[in-house]
Amino acid sequence: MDLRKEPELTSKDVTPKAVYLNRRKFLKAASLASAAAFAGGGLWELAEPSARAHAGTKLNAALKSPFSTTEKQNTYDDVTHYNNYYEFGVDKTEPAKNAGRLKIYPWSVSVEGEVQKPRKISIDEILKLAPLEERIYRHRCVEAWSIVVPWIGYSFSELIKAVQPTPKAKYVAFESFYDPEEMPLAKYAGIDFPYVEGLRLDEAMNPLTLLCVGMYGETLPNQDGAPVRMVIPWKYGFKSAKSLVKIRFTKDEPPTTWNRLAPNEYGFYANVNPHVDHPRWSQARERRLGEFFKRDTLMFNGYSDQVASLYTGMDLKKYY
Ligand SMILES: Nc1nc2c(c(=O)[nH]1)N[C@H]1C(S)=C(S)[C@@H](COP(=O)(O)O)O[C@H]1N2
Ligand SMILES: [Mo]
Repeated sequence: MDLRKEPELTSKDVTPKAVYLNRRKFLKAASLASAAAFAGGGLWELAEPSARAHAGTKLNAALKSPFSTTEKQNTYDDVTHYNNYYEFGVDKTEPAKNAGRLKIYPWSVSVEGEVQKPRKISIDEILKLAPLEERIYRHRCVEAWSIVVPWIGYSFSELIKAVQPTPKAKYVAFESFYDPEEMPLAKYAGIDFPYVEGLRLDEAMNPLTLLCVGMYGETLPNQDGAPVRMVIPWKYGFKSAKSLVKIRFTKDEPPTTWNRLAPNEYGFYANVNPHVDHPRWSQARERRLGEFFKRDTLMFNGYSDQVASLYTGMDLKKYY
């Protein structure tokens, strides 16, 4: 069985990077309501459909999120050449080489299940549904490495509002695109496709939960989950499904790819937790890509203030 393991870092990973992006200054929350906010989709609208089919279309994320970290961002090169996207190969370097096959435009996501307004929503509509924000989040992979990325998107709750869940909706199930023709390496990955993930509805409603369409000021590169993915920063990275095609609101807890494969190793919740080790390695520390020394992993990846209350009274050793 091909189960992920904590990787040995190569010399590339520990080379100090000379050049880092300038840290952005954050606007005060009060100025966030500017009209420029809605210009996000504007640049996208100007792009020819042929340009939309490629990563790298400029996006104007006018809002600077108060949820952003001020930690040093990883380089674009790090974030686009060290990927988990098993449909395009299990090695971290393979998605950058192979994900170019993915046709990302036109694209639509089916939003269905326990909602009053089920709909197929196109990527053009997704870009206009709410003002785009830049969110600089820490991302902690279950394999004990981490990165800091300036994502672009908006709270997933905006989409939830648009489809109006019924009172029966208790969970949200996410499904990634799968096509064996465009993803010929998938059959060697050792996991079932399509890749599926899920959240409890209140987790999905939390403002930190991001519907993500870009990073570093542009649309998402294919290897990072173009054209639209989830980013759930207090959970291990595998919860953040890429290249979404289906979002289903359900009564029951949906199956998830890694939990189905190895339930003793990967739970449904997958909250970053330095006190609950993976059966085969410690989760107490992590290596930030581009750094040499390990650092302590933070409870909920440092987002406790925003999310700890979601789990009050739950035994997090049981619900890992
Ligand atoms: N469809 C799909 N989504 C996926 C994965 C995958 O293999 N397939 N890998 C997950 C894991 S383990 C991580 S750490 C993140 C990596 O996102 P990044 O490559 O943009 O850093 O994507 C997650 N989403
Ligand atoms: Mo991961």
